[in-house]
Amino acid sequence: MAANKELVLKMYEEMLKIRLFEEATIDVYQKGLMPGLAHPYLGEEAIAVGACTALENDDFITSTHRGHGHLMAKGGDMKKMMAEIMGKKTGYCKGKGGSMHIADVSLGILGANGIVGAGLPIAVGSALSSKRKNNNKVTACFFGDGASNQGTFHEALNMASIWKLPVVFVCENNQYGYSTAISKHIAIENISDRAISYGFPGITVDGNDVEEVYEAVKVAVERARKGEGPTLIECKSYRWTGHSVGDPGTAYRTREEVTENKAKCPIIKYGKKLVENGLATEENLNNIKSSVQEMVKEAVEYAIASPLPDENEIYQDLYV
Ligand SMILES: Cc1ncc(C[n+]2csc(CCOP(=O)(O)OP(=O)(O)O)c2C)c(N)n1
Ligand SMILES: [Mg+2]
Repeated sequence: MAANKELVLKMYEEMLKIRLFEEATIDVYQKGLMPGLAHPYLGEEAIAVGACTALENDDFITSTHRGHGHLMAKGGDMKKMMAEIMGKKTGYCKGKGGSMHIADVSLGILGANGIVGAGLPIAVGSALSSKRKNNNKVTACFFGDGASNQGTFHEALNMASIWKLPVVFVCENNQYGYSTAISKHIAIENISDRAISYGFPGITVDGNDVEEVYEAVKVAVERARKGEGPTLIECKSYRWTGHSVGDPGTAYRTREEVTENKAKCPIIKYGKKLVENGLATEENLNNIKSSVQEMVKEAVEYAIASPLPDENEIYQDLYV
C-alpha cells in the first residue's frame, strides 16, 4: 500500500480537497451566500477518502447530512456541489435541494440524507439489488455514532446479515450526536462491538489514519464481493466544528478538548508520513495544495456567477 506512490498522493489530495472545500463552505455561509445550512466534515476527511478509495467506481455509497466528504471522495463534481449549496440553477438539484440532498447515481452516489439513520436501509436495499442482479457491486454505508442508536441501524444490520448482503457499514464516530457527547448516548466503548449481535465482524480503526481506514474497508469489500456478507467498521475521529455552520460548538465542549483533537489532524499526519517514507517531498505537497486551492476557488466563483433557479421552474423536479 505505502509503496503505491500514485495512490497515496491521490488520497492526500482527496483529503485536502474536502478540507479546503469545507473551509470555503463555512466562508460562503458566513458571507450570507448560503440559503440554508451545511454540516462541515472538517477533521473526518480520512474516513471518506480511505473508504471510497477501497471501492470501485461503479460501487455504491449512501451518505448522511454531513455528506460533502463522501460525495467528493466518490467523484462528485465540486462546482455542481458548491452551486447546489448556494441554491443555484447549475447545482446537482438545480438549486432546490441544498447540501443535504446531493446525489449522483452515475457515480454510485445514492444520496446525502437529512434523516439520521435513513441511509442504512437504503444501503441494504441497494446491496439486495446487487445480490439479485449478481452484478458484483458493493455498497458502502456511511453513518454517525448517533445514527447507530436508531432502530434503522438494528433492522439494516440484521437484514444484511441474514441475507449475507454485499454492504460495508462505515460508522463515523466523531464523538458527538449534535450537542450530545458520546459518553452520554452510548454505554459501550466500541460501537463495532454491536456487530457481534448480528453475527458478522466488527472492527474499530483510527479514523484519523487514512491508510488504516482504507485497509479495513478493502478487506470488508473483498468479503462482501465473495458473498460472505457485511462488516461493521467503526472509525474513531472528531468533529472539529459545531454540528452545523450555524453552531459555534462552544456551549457543550471545552476549547482544550477541541485543540487536543485538532492536533491529530489526519492530513498533517499523512503528509508527514509520506515525507518520512520518501513518497513525497514538501514541494510535492505544496504543489498539491496550490492546485486544490485553485480548484476550490474556481468552484466558488462558478457558483457565485451561476443564476438562481427560474421562478417558472418552481414546481418542476419536485415531489408534490
Ligand atoms: C431521525 C432524525 N432525528 C433527529 C434529527 C436531528 N439531527 C440531525 S443530525 C443529528 C445528530 C446526528 O449525529 P451522528 O449520527 O453522530 O452524526 P454527526 O452529525 O455526528 O455526523 C440529529 C439528532 C434528524 N435529522 N433525523
Ligand atoms: Mg456523530
